[in-house]
Amino acid sequence: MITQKLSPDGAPAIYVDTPPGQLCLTFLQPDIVRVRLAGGNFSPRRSWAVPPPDHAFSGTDWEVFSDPSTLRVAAASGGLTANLDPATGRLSFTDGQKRNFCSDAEPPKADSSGVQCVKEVADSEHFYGFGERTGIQLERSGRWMHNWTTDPAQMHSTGVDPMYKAIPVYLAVRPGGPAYGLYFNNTWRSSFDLRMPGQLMYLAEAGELDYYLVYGPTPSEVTEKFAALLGHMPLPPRWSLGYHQSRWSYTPDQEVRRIAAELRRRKLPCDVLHLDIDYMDGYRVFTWDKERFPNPARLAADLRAQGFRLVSIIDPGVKSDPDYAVYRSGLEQDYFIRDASRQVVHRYVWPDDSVFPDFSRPEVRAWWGELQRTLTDTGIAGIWNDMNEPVVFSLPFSQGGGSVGSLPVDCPQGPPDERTTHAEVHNLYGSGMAQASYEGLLKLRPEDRPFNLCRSGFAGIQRWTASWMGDNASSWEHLEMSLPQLMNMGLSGTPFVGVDIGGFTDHATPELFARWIEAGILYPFCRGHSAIGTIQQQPWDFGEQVEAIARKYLELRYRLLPYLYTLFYQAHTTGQPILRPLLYHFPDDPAVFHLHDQAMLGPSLMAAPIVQPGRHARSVYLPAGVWYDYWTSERLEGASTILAPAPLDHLPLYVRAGAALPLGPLMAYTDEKPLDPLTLEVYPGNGQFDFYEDDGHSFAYQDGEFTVTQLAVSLEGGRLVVSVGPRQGRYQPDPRRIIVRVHGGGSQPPVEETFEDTGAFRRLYFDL
Ligand code: MIG
Repeated sequence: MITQKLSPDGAPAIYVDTPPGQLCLTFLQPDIVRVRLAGGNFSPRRSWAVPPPDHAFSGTDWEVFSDPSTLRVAAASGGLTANLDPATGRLSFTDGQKRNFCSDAEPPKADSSGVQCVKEVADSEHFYGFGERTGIQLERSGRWMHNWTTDPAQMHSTGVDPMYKAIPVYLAVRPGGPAYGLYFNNTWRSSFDLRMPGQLMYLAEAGELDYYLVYGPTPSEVTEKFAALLGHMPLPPRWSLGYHQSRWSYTPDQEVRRIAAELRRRKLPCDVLHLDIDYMDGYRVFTWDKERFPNPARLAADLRAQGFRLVSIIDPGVKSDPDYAVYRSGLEQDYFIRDASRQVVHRYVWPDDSVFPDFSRPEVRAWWGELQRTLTDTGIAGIWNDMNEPVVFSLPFSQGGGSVGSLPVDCPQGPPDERTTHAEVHNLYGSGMAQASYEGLLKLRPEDRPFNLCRSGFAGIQRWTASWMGDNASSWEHLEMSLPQLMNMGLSGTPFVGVDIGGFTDHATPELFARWIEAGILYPFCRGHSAIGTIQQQPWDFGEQVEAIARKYLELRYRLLPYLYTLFYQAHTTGQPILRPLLYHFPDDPAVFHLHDQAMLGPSLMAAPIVQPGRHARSVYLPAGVWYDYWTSERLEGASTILAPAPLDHLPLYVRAGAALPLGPLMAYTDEKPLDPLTLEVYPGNGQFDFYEDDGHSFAYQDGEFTVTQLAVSLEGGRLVVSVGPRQGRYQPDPRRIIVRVHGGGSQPPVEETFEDTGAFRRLYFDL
């Protein structure tokens, strides 16, 4: 009944025969367990989304205990215990402190009719993550969430589900209990159902019941372990952390130049301009419209001289046109998806009659990646991948188009040894395209960190791309839902995310735009974008007052870049989100479980944007500890709720005691000038921050060309001690002064000390 042998992935595993089928338990490490149940044999196929095979993890020793009702498998050294009822197949888990979690409420099921697993929901257990969802709630109880990548006709409206991305990953948190995470390793159409009180059910239409259970016990440990499973995001180029200005479409080239000139003339910091679909020749991907963009290389070079990079959009649909080289080459090599009767599938998208590459095949990805050469040779800095759910229209564009569907689920797809149908890999289409694009850029420009942006994707999409949440509208509700949406993406393992600032469809009002840019500078991916046919939505299109507000907040974003870049580095190395719900840092405080409209940017900054019209003040919850108002340096005591004044130009922003925030000088774009002076904004308390720097664009950091400066703040007697450095690492920043500025001395203005940064250790004392 119980056997111990290697899993299909080559790791020692425990097999148990139960009434629903054979169960396979693999301890990848003492606190990560993979659970599989198959009606018949286990598939030998590797997970589509988890890069390391089971045997690549450290593993653990375990002991098996069995009594008449329960079979217990206990990992060594205080790891998890799996408790199995062999009579039913029900499974539960216990941690080293004997706390029970993730218990089956019913026997699991995996047979020809599909997969089902029902977990008990413990008292006051809260659920987060689940990838991209709509609605203003942060917590997902009561929701029925589908995993099937879709361009939803109703866009972000509340209740719309599924969305562009399918990320079957969640985090469960309860006061006093262990936080744990779960990745449901099934790419077929699936769902999570949290509508029934007391239970969480997951269903999939086919495949195995296969999940990875990730133990915390804190939310940050869960996200770090998710990254070990599903992958880390690469460190992006620093310029991609700047502001991106986009519209469908800036065309012709003169319009792109005009936008660039306005941004510089009006001193609105910006690094990136996006080219939407109208730069192409008849929507043929990897081509240029000769009339509208007669000399794109010149355009890119001129803009580069002004500190701008260009990102251009690419859709997966390839125009079916015998005179078009991309179509011919894909057809000759049989790279396009065929239907069940072996005919190449044709559907309408922007270029009308189009065909679709099968990105689940490595050779197709390599071909596609190389096609980007036409763009990189022109000086395009990054690629924006759209429409890759994939979505298709019911009619030719000329007859109205309309996003209505996707490809037939019975199309054969995949590499020869992993042949399957679209039904199994539909959810992976966007990820495959992102992978093709990222790996292609890496080959084309091996010295530069790629920048990619992508709309669809599956769990693990962070390995290849930043993501935006698709088509929102210029509405207050969509502004309000942006923070919970992005914070849940971060908890799903995807840190580099944003939504269109100002809203994509419909027209923003000046007030909405002002509030949106205040919130938007917190988004890890910070881009203004708007649809064709809407009013112009550049910051200056809303009048002087709003333009000044946009300038103030873009300047704040740019001054924060040294801090922000360190957060990106941490996300890259550890998988921690950049934008975090408060529960990430305060998981034992029930007051934050539903707090959807406040967010932490890294460990030290907490923002409470205004996301509703007509507000001039709002309540702000400060968790336990001491906080400082970023604007006034006023000292505030948590746990408390305060009323924060918030006139139109004001983003309520707070700093945690003990913080030392590294801030740079004002810049028009991220690499305009050296980081001089570097200002350390210090807030009395006890804390530490490892400030990370490197050249911002190459891979030299992987060979040790980076530096970390430890910033430590402590209260000793009546004094505040601030230590800086020593700088550790080979990377040499440009010569600079460091200003240490201590806030929070009651009504006193901040106290400053300035010194030349020699890289040597410094300790400074401030009387409070
Ligand atoms: O069918 O390329 O979400 O950002 O501007 C619309 C035009 C296609 C959808 C994207 C949007 C982009 C637009 N695209």
